[in-house]
Amino acid sequence: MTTATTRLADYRPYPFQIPNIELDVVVEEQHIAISSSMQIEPALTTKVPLVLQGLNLELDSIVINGSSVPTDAYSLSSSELVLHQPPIHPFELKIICRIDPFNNTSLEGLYASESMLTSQCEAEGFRRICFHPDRPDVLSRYRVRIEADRTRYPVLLSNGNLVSKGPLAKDPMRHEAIWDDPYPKPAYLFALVAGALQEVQAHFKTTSGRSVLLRLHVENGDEPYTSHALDSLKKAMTWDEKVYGLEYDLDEYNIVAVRHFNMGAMENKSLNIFNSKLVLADSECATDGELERIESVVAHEYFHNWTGNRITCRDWFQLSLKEGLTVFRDQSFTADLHSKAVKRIEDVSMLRNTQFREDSGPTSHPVKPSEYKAIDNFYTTTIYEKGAELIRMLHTLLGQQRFMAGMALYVQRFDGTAATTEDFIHSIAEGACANGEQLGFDLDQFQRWYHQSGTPQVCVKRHWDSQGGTLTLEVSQFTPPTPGQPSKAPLVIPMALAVIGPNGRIGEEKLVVLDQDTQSVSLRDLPRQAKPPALSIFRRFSAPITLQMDVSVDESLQLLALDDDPVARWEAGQRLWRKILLARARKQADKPLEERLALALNQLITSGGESDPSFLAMLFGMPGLAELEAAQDVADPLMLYQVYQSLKSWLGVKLSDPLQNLLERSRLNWGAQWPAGQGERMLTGLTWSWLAAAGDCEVRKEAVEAVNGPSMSLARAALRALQPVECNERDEALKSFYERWQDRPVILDTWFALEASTPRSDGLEQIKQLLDHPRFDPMAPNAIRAVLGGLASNPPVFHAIDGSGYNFMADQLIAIDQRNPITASRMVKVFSRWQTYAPSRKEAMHRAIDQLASAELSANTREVVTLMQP
Ligand code: 0A1
Ligand code: ZN
Repeated sequence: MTTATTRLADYRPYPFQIPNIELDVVVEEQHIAISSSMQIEPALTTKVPLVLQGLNLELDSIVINGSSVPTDAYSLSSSELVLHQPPIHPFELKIICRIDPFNNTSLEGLYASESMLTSQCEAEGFRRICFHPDRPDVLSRYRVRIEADRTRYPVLLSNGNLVSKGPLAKDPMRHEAIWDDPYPKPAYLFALVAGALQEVQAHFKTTSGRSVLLRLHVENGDEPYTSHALDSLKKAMTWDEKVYGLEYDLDEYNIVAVRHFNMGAMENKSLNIFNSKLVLADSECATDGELERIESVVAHEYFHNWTGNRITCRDWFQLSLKEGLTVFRDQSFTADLHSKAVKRIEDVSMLRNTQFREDSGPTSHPVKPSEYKAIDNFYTTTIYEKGAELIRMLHTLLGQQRFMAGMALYVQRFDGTAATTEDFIHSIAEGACANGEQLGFDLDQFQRWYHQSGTPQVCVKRHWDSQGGTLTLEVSQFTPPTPGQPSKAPLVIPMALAVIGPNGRIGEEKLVVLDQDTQSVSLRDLPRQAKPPALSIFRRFSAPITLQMDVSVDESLQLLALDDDPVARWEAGQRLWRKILLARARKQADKPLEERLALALNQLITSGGESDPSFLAMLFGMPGLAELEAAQDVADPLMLYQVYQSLKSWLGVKLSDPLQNLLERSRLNWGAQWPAGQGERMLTGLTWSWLAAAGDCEVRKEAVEAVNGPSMSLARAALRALQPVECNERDEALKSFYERWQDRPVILDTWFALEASTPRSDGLEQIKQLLDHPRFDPMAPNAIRAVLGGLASNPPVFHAIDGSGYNFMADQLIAIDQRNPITASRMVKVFSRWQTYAPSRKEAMHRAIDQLASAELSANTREVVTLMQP
């Protein structure tokens, strides 16, 4: 099947407006009847056909202004309904059709999940519900009537305010609810839920004194796990008022937790739908990391109410307009509520190990792509996380106050419209310069970040004039070629700098704006000494680049000890970790360096060292596998996997006493409620994993006990520590975890993931059994991702040299693609690094890609597979 390419350059406004839509949704036993009445206003005086999208819809009738439309006045294909000559004056178009949500496995449009019916319309799901232009620049006011059986579907929800609800006079076994959303919205924000759900309520008073009812809807029995999400929502509402001056605009806000969901959550206007794993939580059944993630996703969806819903996207090329900005907002929220340093480090690390990887492979694309085949494939870390980095750079370049002035102008100017990234950038610039200030950088050049893919490399060479006390940096920037973009132009790169002497920072931090291929930067009036001072560069990770600069071990150790920017300090440590791990992977372990790092770590643990346990845990964290693979000439995941273990084991022996000490101190805070105690729990996990790797039997016993203890963070830390060690305790721990949580699908997914990623000689056999496990639900993307994602992160099994891991993965993905293309096309990227491996592995992976390529694939998966082929 060939699918058409959609191009940004071809964008044309839709030739009709649809100010109002009335939807009538009648839920029957086996199907749903949908009647949509659209008030249509031709925007042009010239006659054009009316093109509506429709997928898997059974058309019943078309009526214009009360008269039936004859069959020769329209044409219907499998994806479009075209009315050849619609009236040139405003008219009412009523279309009746039928859908079958009960056999919809794609989880797009309306579908059944457990006992409920639920919807997912972003990006193009509305066309699976009724005939509609289904593009984000068509904004309408929706009024929705839902009718269903009262017992089976007691709860009936849609967007906006509830107008009325009650039994049907003609049939008291059935009831109806009428919803009205006063805010015009694009179809992708439409939502509908019907089912037997339990409701937990909370209230929020806005700054202007309006009372908002917060309603969280979950499956029966899940009510005890809702307070964390509701508290998070209230925190997000307060924060957005305080920091952005943005208030909620309706009387109620609904969140529904759904087991079967392709992504994390969805910001439908006043009716958010969440993957249940991002709602149901307390400290006994969720880790500290999960609690923080839930808090940030609840906030993310809430923040979309302004950045995404009130101001939406003109077309899908503008996706990062709402996503990059909303990620930036949710990152700032988490940083404000918890630790700025730790949050930034977590985000930088994630960017490096996911986005940088994407940007250096076959699916690399700009934050603002210029074409696509399947838009679902563009919900990527580039659009989201790199997009957020672009907003962050603007914030860094302008400062908080001027950035906020720009945001205020953007909201004021584009509220109620479908905007573009250019609209945003120009508003920010204009708002920031409202008092006559200069921008300080070239706006058009800044916008190259949106169009150029690839991670820029910044190369810094230093010259030290000890007599004059001047440090000169020769800085060059280069962005490597990426698919479709052989050569690149220089970008605007904010570079935050400071120099660090033996007593800490010397002088003020400096922000340099790089905008040339090469340029020279001088730092003057520094102490005149023989050796140059240490350089703290790209502080706070001020731009999403990779740095090439010779840094001696002495300098890194000095920065690790003294840098006052926690991100640069962490980075100094990461540089040493990378050097050590990569040397081991080359079988040339750098023993003297390892001894020096061990000494530095020891100093950090002992009294007078680092006092913030969460930050200490960051300093102890080794760089991720993806970034190490990227630093190898030939990526060798298996070797790296062994190297992590061997280094942990060496450190576990070397630092045994201080680690025991640290563990003892950490235990004192095990019971503290999140967010308190999370640093200590993280350190416990690290200590366990190093000591377990070193063969410490006592630690193994303690870990097994933790699996049955009161803290999910410790239980999971224990399982992770035991996972690479072949021992009875590992089997015992996995078994007790299963027995304890077998009736909780959200938690059991973790067990599936752990089992699938445990390195065992019969690993593939075990994974096959997991897929046949009575509690494995093949329709739940979470379960699929747990097992197949577990396989992909199990190097000895996935990368087995006979190609059996790859081959099995390809077979599974071909089958999954038949029922759920979105989940399959996201997972198929596990093959995207094939070109970076050694010949035998490369060939084996290539065979798996060929196997996929020759199968019958969805447009989504076909697009990704085609990009991966040479
Ligand atoms: N807009 C959501 C992400 C999302 C995208 C697509 C989905 O279904 C195919 C679902 C959710 C967000 O940013 O949270
Ligand atoms: Zn989002």
